Amino acid sequence: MSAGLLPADITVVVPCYNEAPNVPVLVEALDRAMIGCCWEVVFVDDNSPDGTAGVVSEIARRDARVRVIRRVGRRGLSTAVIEGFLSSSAPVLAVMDGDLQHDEANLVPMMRLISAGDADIVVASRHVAGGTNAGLSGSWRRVLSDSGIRAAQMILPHRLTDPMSGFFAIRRVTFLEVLPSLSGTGFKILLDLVMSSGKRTRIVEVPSVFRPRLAGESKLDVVVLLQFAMMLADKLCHGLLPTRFIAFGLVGLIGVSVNLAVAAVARSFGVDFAAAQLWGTAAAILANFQLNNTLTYRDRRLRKGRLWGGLAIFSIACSLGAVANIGVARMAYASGGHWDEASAVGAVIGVVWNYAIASTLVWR
Ligand SMILES: Nc1nc2c(ncn2[C@@H]2O[C@H](COP(=O)(O)OP(=O)(O)O)[C@@H](O)[C@H]2O)c(=O)[nH]1
Ligand SMILES: [Mg+2]
Repeated sequence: MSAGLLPADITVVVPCYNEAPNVPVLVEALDRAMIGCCWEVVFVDDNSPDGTAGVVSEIARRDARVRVIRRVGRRGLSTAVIEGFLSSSAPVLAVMDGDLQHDEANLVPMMRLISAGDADIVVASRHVAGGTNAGLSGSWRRVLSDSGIRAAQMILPHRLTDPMSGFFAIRRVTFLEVLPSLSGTGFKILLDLVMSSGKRTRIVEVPSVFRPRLAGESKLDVVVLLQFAMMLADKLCHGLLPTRFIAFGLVGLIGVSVNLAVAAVARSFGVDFAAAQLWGTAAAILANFQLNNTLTYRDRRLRKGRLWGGLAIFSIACSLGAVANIGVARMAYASGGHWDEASAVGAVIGVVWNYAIASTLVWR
């Protein structure tokens, strides 16, 4: 064992949340697979309640190739990877899951492609000949994954079969070049890197077999798809609007559809127009609150007691926002505007108002 005396050729960053039982197995697997190169592994743990960071420290006391970064009061896969990368001085950086889904045997060949100057980013892909996503649990997850890939392919500057892969290696200087343009939101750091990288970045895919996760459960759900939409919107706005505001706006649009749908259903049951509108508005406020709590403000999520207080303030703010919205629209119309322009002005003021209250009073 090189015991950390020689500088590492590659740093493997492993973002983890509640992966304690998988940590020792992964370190042993790396030890077996990384023969002939100097490597280190950095576990970036968001203070998991299952004590993942403690398990890593325990191993790190015996093995200098193992490090842990513990982040307190923060969550997020992308930022965990970025911070892991930043903690390294190795020429090649890699990232893989902490649950043994990714085949560590790919790491050395991936590193070689970069060291030899044949690639700047090497992606382990489930979708080139020889790769498989058999490890994706359930057909729902597979549909989610496939639609994400298709959406990503439409806007990516590079042709990639698996832009949603969580297993890849990147040349350190390439990472440092794109670092200032990364959005850092959501789960898909590779997508973020590829979208921010120039046309000249050379990306190579190698086939990989994705295994089922060893222990614990996946943290991916439908929220991830929404975060993905947020990141795309952020990229399309070229970072001019804060991501949180974009998310808030997208959630607002979903709220409008809920409002229309519920009002339509209520009216089909013979409820009069004003009452149907009221039902629609109430449903939209509830849906928006729930979505903002799990998506837009995921990192500050309100739970239990604070949930009800938050909902109360949010509902009052939204109702005031609606009144202000109508007022502003009337004013804009009265001062000679067209109806559609006037209501657009009203809607924008309404969203900005709701966002200001949400960010300062509800999700502090
Ligand atoms: N540090 C950190 N790691 C996370 C977070 N969410 C997920 N992870 C880790 O990121 C990796 C990928 O997540 P996983 O749940 O396996 O996603 P899946 O493979 O797509 O089902 C795993 O090692 C997780 O433990 C997070 O919020 N913070
Ligand atoms: Mg996984």
